Formats: sequence, structure tokens, C-alpha cells
Amino acid sequence: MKNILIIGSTGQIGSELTMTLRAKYGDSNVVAGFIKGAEPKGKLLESGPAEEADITNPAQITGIVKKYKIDTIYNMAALLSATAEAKPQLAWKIGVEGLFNVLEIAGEMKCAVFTPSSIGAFGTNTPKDNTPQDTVQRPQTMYGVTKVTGELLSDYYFKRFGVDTRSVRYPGLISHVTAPGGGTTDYAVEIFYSAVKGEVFKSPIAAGTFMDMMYMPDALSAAIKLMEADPSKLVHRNSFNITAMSFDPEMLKSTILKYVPDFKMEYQIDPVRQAIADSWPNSLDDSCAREEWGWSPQYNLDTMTKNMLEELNIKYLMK
Ligand code: AKB
Repeated sequence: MKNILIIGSTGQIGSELTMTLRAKYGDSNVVAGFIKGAEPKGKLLESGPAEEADITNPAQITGIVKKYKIDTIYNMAALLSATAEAKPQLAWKIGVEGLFNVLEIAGEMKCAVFTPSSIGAFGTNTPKDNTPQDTVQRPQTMYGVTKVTGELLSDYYFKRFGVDTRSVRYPGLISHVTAPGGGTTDYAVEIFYSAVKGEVFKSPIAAGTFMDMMYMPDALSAAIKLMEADPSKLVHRNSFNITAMSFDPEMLKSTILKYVPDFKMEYQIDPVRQAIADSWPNSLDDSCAREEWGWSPQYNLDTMTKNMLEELNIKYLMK
């Protein structure tokens, strides 16, 4: 039986991951960890235990691990890329010092740890197309610095102390449930809200800027599948390239136009986000994830677009 703690359970990934893990392992076996000001609400609060779990407070995390006999921690606490550029000190505190706290506790209490990395762990001198699993990682953003450090720390704790650490490098994640905040790839979510509301979308990212993306159901299944993978098959651990699609704003617009023929998009480039996007790969090679633990996404650009529009239309019709 698994006893799971999600740190950051009210965030973009955490909110859906908590519900998916509760459905799989039982509501009472998955603790929704939150910070003050981001308390769980509705089903997330009602369906299972919830505890304040501030990643910068190791005593608080240790208390929860002991109380619920936690054996697996999903560490979803992070600032996204554009916010991390605005608040670099806080990004380090959460992304690196926070992870260090989690790894220390995991070593002592024998917990497995999942911590997401990102396409942000690469930089301008990384090969841009079909970016290999093992390649140059010299990111120019604080977000990227925390992600590379997190990958190294996690591998170190596995090799040195035997902590079962695992991770994927998430691309931009698209979801109709919880909105992202402060990310470079957020435009690929916001565009859908404009499309269903009949508004003109102003893209902060320029035409021709390709980034990897993924629909949330695939992102959740990646985390769970990797944590359940046979450890003897894992050559890599921290962190696996994974992807489902790569597109630029024009490709996304054309796909939306198939379902919303009067959709309109203009460009209003955000220089901070554009510079970050320009430093990231166009597309990742995820063959190691496919070979080592059977990674395979279910959604492509067309099926994701269709489903996003259907779900958001239901959401807005119900308002
Ligand atoms: C961001 O844009 O910051 C994130 C990411 C790709 O890591 N969505």
C-alpha cells in the first residue's frame, strides 16, 4: 500500500495529480500538501487528508511523513520560468533548498521522491532539434539553474544514499482544470480561453518559436508510470526527456481554426518570455523514456485541441 504526500497539491499539476493518485491508491492514502494562501478547496479538500506542507519548513514535512507513514513524495513545489526570473532568490529557495529538505527527509524516512524538471533545464548551446537525453545543460535562466541543480542533487542522493529519486523534464503543460501561472508556455493554455470566449488572442510568443508541449492527462500518467517503473530497467533517473508534440503559435492557431473558424490571433510579444522560449529546445528526443519505462503519450496536437475546446465549452456553458 502506498502512502503519498503531494507537496504543492493546489498548483497546476499538483491539483490534478492529487485527484488521480487518490483514485488509484485510495483517497485517505494521498495527503494534499499546501502552503498558506493556497489552501485546497472543493473536491481536493473534501476527498482526502490535507496538511500545510511548506517545502522550506523541514520540521513540518517530517511531521507529515511520520503522521501518515509516507513512503512516496511528489514534490511539485516550484515557481515557473517567468516568475522565477522576477524572483530568483525565492526560486532558488523553493527549487533547490526545498528539494534539499525533501531529499534529506526521504533519506532518513526511506521515501521515494518524484521532482519534475523541465525543458527549461536546457540553454542556448544545447542542440535545439531532437535534443538528446544526455547533452549540454547550461541554462541562462534561474528556473533552468534550479532545474539542473535539482537533477544533479536527486541523482546524487540516489547514488550516495540510495534514495529512490525519479524525474521527467516536462514540456509546456496544457490543461482545462487549473490554470498555470508565470510560465513561458502558458500562452498555449490561455489561447484556448480566448477561443471559447470569442476574444482575439494576443500571443506573447512570436510565430516560428517552437516548444515541446503535452496535454495534462499524459503528464500525470508519465509521473505515475515512472514512479511505478521497475528500477532495474532505469539507466537514467533524473531526469527523463518526455514530449508529446512540438508547435509554434501559428500551428496552434491553425489547429484551433479547424474547430473555431472565426478564431483570431494577433502578436504582442513579451520580451522576457520570448527570450526564455528562444533559449529552450524546439523538440526533445524522448527515446530513453520510451525504452526504459515504456513512455508513450496518448494525445497529439489535434486530439488535445479538440478535447480542450470541448471541456472549456462545457465549463463556460455551465457558468
Ligand atoms: C514554464 O513555461 O515555465 C513551464 C515549463 C516548460 O517548465 N511550463
